[in-house]
Amino acid sequence: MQLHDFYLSGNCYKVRLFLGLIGQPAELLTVDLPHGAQKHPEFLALNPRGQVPVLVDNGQPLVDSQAILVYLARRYADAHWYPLDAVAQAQIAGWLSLTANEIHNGVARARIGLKFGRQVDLEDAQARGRQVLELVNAHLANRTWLVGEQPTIADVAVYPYLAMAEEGGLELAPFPYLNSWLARIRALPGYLDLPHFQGARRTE
Ligand SMILES: N[C@@H](CCC(=O)N[C@@H](CS)C(=O)NCC(=O)O)C(=O)O
Repeated sequence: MQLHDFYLSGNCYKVRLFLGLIGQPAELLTVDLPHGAQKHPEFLALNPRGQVPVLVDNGQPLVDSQAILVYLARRYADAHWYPLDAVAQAQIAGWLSLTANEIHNGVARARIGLKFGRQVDLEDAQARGRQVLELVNAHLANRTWLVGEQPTIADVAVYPYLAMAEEGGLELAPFPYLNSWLARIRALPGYLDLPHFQGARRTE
């Protein structure tokens, strides 16, 4: 199994984190995003969207971090990560969707603006980010995990960009239930630390 990866990407980290949590080894192949390697024809043949992460398992490329979590959970993980129950699956899909829309356009975009120097509407991204932090904090007021009684891929999908929210200029201190949940994820066996800018190589 190979993961086409970029160290600082929250979406790639999401997949690396889940691989760690389920104890599944994968070869990491760094895609040089700063030099546009994701738009080269060889990479576009693998993922026409021109984005990382891409997982290749037994020759089958799979794109999009949410889709990769579903695949890894179904194929390699204990059942609690992606339960078969219809309500649980619908609730998980709701969180994966929130990740790809509200979280991507809020906390993740604010981080891209502040840490990668990209042109973004920072005020708008931070306002959207704050809304999501409030929403998740309230959801967790009387819950241990986002869905059900055990960790699922919803927790893995939502965790990275919320845990990195301060890199987008958003404070986490006002959200106690969210912070307790972040700590619970960090305590899971196989947890992999967040990417750090300090010491990251040029191509990472
Ligand atoms: N929905 C996709 C988004 C992937 C994405 O935005 N990848 C970024 C890195 S975090 C990327 O490859 N950016 C380079 C580009 O778009 O050119 C996922 O969850 O995997």
